[in-house]
Amino acid sequence: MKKADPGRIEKHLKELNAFNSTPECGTTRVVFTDVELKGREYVKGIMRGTGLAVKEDSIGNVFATLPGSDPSLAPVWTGSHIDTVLCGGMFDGMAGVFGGIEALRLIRESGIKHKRDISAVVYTSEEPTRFQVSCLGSRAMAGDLTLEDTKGISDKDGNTLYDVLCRLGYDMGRFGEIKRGPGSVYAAVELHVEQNRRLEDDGRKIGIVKAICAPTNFDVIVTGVQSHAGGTSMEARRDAYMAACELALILEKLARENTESEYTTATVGRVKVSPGSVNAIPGRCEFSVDIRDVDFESKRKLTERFLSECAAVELRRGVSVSHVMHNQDIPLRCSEEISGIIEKYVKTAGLPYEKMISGPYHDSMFVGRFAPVGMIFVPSRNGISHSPEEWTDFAEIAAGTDVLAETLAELANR
Ligand code: HGY
Ligand code: MN
Ligand code: MN
Ligand code: MN
Repeated sequence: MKKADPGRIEKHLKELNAFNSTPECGTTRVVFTDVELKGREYVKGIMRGTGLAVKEDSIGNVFATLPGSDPSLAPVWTGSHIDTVLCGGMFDGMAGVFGGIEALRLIRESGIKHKRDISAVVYTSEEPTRFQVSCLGSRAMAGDLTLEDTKGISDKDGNTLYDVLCRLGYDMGRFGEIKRGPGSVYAAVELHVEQNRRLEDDGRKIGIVKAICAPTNFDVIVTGVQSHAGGTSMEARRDAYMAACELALILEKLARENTESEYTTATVGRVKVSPGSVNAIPGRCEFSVDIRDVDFESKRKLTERFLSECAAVELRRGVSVSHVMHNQDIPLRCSEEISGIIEKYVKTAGLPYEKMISGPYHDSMFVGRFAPVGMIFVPSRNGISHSPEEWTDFAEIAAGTDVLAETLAELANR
């Protein structure tokens, strides 16, 4: 098998990064915005230039396929996403998209014969940035996002996902074809940056993912009494923001002290305080909650405990606390068989590696609902991601791509 070209991967990543709505602040490419649509066209151009047949489904998942000798067999997939968080990096998702395309190029140019089709996939909207729900493309593939659901999901300007897809010309009459049944895909392997610092700290170059944590996402709305910052005594106030702060610290404590599983996180990433005057006690505070866990039961219990604490703070502080649940997703165990194949090629390449849990979720978490999946991590400098400081060396992505190509070729001949 030929070896991946770091220079080509660097060129593609940097050229895609030009499609960015915040060049002064990392990378922002929000799904179905002008820059993301242009980014999609750029990636499809690279796919076609690699000799791959390109197709798209009714939610915009893009498939670039290297045909196998027996198209009747279930295909092998690789792939990731090109949409980002606000002011994010240029590697989260994109490393796996271009690593996947490069892996298919290596297989084709090495003349490797393979029975099964191999597709490089760009999954639509892995990030919740626009529609507050993550992994829209792969969630629809898993059957967890129906055509009806698309009419109930909207962005901050009130555009529903359904309206946006219709305006872009996607055929909603074929939305039902997105869903994949068990066995419809033989195996899927995603290359991704680690987004944590384990590999770097341990001096390793490859992570083989054992399990993928899943998120529970909801918004908490605290309603107190807006009043004068000076005229209202400390005893008389119903401060929505202070109640929210108490709840955020309770959430942090619950996650830090959780002993029910080996990996739990909880984050408050967005806070809206109103009215926002320096001399008025906030009457309303809305904040996001993002809880991750590798064990569904542990996450369910922690969520339950937190919501009961919300009720206690409500009574103690005389405010009202409500929440809007977005998603309570199911963690995924990766296929040990696929991980074994990855490990074999990592050892052949002499790359230092370790097996690990992924705190971040990925499209593979939903693909794993209808196909066995494996994930290959490459190091994130200082463990930083979802930030302009996100960085992975192109040679490290190329090394992960070499392992990916060998793994895909073997799976495509199973
Ligand atoms: O948030 C996540 O875990 C993913 O990177 N979107
Ligand atoms: Mn991300
Ligand atoms: Mn990602
Ligand atoms: Mn005044």
